[in-house]
Amino acid sequence: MKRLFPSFVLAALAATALPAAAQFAKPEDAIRYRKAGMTVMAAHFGRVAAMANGRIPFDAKAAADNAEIATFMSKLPFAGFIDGTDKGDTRAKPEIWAEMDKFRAGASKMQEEMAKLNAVAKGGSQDAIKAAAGEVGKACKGCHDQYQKPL
Ligand code: ASC
Repeated sequence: MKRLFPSFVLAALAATALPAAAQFAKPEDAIRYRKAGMTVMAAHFGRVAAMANGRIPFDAKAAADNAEIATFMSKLPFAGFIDGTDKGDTRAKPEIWAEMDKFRAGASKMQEEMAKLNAVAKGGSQDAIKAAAGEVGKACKGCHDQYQKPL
């Protein structure tokens, strides 16, 4: 019998789907994944913000390197907000799933501001980095205020 899709087509489809939607065996795996992604993003963005604000010494190369990693990381966590992951070891509010389009728009806004910060960081101007990092922080905070249960 002739197969509907040759295996190379299926492999190609799976490969292109992967970055946008990592696969998880259990809901708690998705929760762990998105938290880990946020943690790594925050570590690298936090270093850029701390340098921009003068809390640690400014180093243009370190700012650019950390902004690059934070920008990559900004793309990952949202694949973990799949159905069935509103409960468990998470501070995600159920509103996320009721307003998924709005939530995704907030994620996109953060990703855009992070990409701008990344571009600016390559230029090495502390003032420009500070301004761009401020916009990233606002985007992070906007979503956390709306969609994250307080500690
Ligand atoms: C960070 C971090 C956030 C945001 C937020 C900005 O470094 O971990 O969640 O910035 O605090 O207000």
